[in-house]
Amino acid sequence: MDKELCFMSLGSNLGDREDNLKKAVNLLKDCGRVFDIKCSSLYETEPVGYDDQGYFYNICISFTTDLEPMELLDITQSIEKELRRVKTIRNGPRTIDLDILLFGDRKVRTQRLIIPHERMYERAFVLIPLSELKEVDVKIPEDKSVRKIGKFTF
Ligand code: PH2
Ligand code: MG
Ligand code: MG
Repeated sequence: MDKELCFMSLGSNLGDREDNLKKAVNLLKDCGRVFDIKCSSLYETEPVGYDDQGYFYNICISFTTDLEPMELLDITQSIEKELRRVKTIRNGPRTIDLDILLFGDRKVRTQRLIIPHERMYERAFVLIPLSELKEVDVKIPEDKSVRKIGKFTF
């Protein structure tokens, strides 16, 4: 079966933020259905959408997969559960968030999943790491800071 090239955004602003990102990428790898994972640098980013919370650590990753989009969504949600993400406020603090940005050139529009991710082109914390892995136009409307911290390894 053909594999699709996927891009994902990961963020954390609770607990050990870098370790949460590492654990999430390792859990994703352990599913055995994603291959050739590449990671952006690690960024510290000002919160967007809800201000009264700590700065995030964000990365983007790319990989190939023979999963279907819904299967990948199920895996990302089980990783969020495993890392004890508790959903409270919309756009609020979280130990881990994994968002599928692009899945080959597929378009998905269901209750649970929209691909391409609807807000990806508005968010510097997505676009700047993503631009390390893929050619994208980076036009940033928000005035939120995004600071490169260094290399990310998992
Ligand atoms: N995620 C959000 C809302 N706001 N802000 C930053 N800086 N990084 C995020 O990952 C983030 C956010 C909703 O998922
Ligand atoms: Mg998100
Ligand atoms: Mg999410």
